Amino acid sequence: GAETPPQAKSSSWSSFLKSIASFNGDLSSLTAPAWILSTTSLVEFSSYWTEHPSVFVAPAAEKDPAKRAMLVLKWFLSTLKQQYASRSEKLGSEKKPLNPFLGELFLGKWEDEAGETRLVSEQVSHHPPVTAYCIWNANAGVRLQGYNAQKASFSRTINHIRLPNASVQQIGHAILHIDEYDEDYLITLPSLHIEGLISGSPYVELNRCSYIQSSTGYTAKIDYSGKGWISGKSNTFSAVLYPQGKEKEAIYTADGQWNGAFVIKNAKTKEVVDTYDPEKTKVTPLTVAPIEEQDDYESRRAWKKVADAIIKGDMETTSFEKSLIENRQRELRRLEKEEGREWYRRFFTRTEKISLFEKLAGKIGEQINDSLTNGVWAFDQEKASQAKPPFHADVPFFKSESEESSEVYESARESANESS
Ligand code: CLR
Repeated sequence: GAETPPQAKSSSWSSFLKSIASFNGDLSSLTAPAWILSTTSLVEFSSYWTEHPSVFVAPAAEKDPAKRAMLVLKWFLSTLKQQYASRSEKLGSEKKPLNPFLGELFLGKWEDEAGETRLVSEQVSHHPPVTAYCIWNANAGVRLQGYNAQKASFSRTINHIRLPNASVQQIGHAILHIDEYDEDYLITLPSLHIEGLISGSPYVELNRCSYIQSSTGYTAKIDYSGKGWISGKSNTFSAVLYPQGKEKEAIYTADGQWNGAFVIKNAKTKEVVDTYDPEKTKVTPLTVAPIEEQDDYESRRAWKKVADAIIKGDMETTSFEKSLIENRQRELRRLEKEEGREWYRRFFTRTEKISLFEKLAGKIGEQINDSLTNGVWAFDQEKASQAKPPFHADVPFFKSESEESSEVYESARESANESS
């Protein structure tokens, strides 16, 4: 066991734990102590899907449909470390990400031997918070689309005592499309919980299971068992790939640690057919435009002042700059309401066409719940081809103090005073 970090003993952490124990609602509403605040917005998390572009595009080059489904499973498993363990590995603990505002964008690309893989991530809803993304490699003809929200319940009652315990259910899904075979893979998102809260070094553990269902009739089921009951290692998973409906007739199995290495075997012969080791797989860093060249609505530019203040540990400036963004957003929503229009999403559209999802989801007993994600969101080719920076030249992100309605600035100052 790791030592208890000194911050865990602080009074701000114990009052944070108390607020968690009595919490039931929106994640973004939690007020956390400075050292647990991340400078990264949740809209950036979409990039975790493609840390290894060659693993992402590999299925497109495989002619055999069962092997292709296995390679999709391999790619999915390879993303879990980045999605769920990278922050605690890099920063020493999980942190509370910045809560994206409506219209926030995160754009980038990966360039390597797989060619160019592009990322568009957009905050399509604020209440509830929903992020939509599209990641594609035109060379290989592979495209991943998805959107997600989180529903959190932050406490557990044992003998009438409420304990801080964070369980997070993910709402939404991802669909991988391979042009060459015109096939689709529906990916469900695992639910998770936060461990290590009491000791002050929170980290993510995955719960139960998730699925990948292909339009070619293969199902992959991934079971997450936390502290593996066989191996005793944490972050253990065990996956099987089988012809849909025939779980007993597995074709491939995959076993290992989702934050480490794993092995894929032929289920009948037990022969090893593929392996994956994050230590041995090259990571391609995402290229993002320098902040000076970014649009006002691009995440890192928009949050720059907040992020700088967090790094300095300056809580007063952090809450001032944060409130400025929030108040300005409120102002925009008020204007939209007055004028009877909705915020224009640059890359995504609320869609009625969910037949593909339903067709695949039915096979694994999944349901779509659009009320929890403010609609069902799809990448809009037409919008995307028209979207050229500056994306929101008509809607300035910040106005100068003199141009802004005075309330925006005044109430930001008030919240900054409260925090100090
Ligand atoms: C977002 C979508 C990604 C996968 C993912 C990984 C980690 C999750 C995150 C999602 C949502 C926000 C999250 C985070 C872990 C901790 C954080 C649940 C699902 C919460 C808001 C932080 C709470 C504060 C504690 C650190 C004290 O594809």
